[in-house]
Amino acid sequence: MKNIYLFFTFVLITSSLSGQLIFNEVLYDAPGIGLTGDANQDGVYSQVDDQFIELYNTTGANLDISGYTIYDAKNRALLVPNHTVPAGTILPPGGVLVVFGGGNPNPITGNFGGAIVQTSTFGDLDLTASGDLICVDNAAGIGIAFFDISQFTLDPNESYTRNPDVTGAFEKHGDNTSVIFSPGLKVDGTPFNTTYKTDSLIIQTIGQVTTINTPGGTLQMFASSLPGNQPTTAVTWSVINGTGTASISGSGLLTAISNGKVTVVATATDTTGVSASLDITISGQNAPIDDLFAQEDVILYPNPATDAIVIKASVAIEQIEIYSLQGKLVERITDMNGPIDVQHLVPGAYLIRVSAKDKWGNKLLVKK
Ligand SMILES: [Ca+2]
Ligand SMILES: [Ca+2]
Ligand SMILES: [Ca+2]
Repeated sequence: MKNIYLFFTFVLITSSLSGQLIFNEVLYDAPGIGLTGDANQDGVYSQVDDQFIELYNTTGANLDISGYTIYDAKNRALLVPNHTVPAGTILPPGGVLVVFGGGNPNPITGNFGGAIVQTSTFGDLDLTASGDLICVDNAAGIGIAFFDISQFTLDPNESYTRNPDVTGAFEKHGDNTSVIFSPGLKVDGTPFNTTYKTDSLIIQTIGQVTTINTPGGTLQMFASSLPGNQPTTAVTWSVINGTGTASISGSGLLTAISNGKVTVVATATDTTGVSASLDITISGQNAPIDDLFAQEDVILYPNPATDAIVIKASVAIEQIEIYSLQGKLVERITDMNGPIDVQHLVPGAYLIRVSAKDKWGNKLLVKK
């Protein structure tokens, strides 16, 4: 009775986790004619090394498969994995892991579609054509995927693949395509997804500098997405002005406006909306806020404004810029003569930045 109870418990646990990772292709019998069976593309044919399995992540999320183990029937009995997935191995959603028996497959230069490519840590997948059961255990040692070779042909000289990929039944790769295997690629030769879903972001600068100390100085921000720590431009940049003020461009170039602390924010443009922030300290700016307005008789009117504003000054204004309060450049005015049209601005508060003679001044404008 106890054994039956344990059996059902095992089945329940297995069924809740199975399906996260599925077998999509298996080559247990690589053809030995010349290099036609050189599946791992290392320029050598080897019945052992060129065997492979292709596993697909069905979860729709990044899947950390560190410590997952793969066994054939013989090694299962010995309790020695044919492959233990190295720490830090994370599959993107819809991505694949290819494990070869051995050899020297190069995941960068090889035609594996950017898939994660590994070789058996045991040195042999030992996929036995006369009948074998390949098992994948998760890091907790629970079996989550199985492939039973005994139901397929003894001597196919090609791989078995799902066709269509992921959802289809297994068939010989060459039955409906012009190639006999496709490690890392779909049956039609196109890659699987290699892009991670953004779990988190980090913001970095060259040399990890977090200060600007030259007048109007700039600092380029870079965002990397985790996992993978891949540089990404798929972020929206903004800056929250603290004791200091700054602006930031769409490509992450931060420009100092006034001394103090500002917080740079990067937000992923994908559906996750994940964001990261980095504090930057600004010093050495020539003109504190409103100095130009205070010292040089620069006036801005009307304020609040509906249609247009006029900026009058006793000095020659060289540039006028309109920023959102998040520090995003909304508009750069090129015509310094006459009223500035603000009719098109969305009602709210803006920072008007004027510059002249190496000085800056900021004025809060309310657009009605
Ligand atoms: Ca080879
Ligand atoms: Ca075997
Ligand atoms: Ca494939």
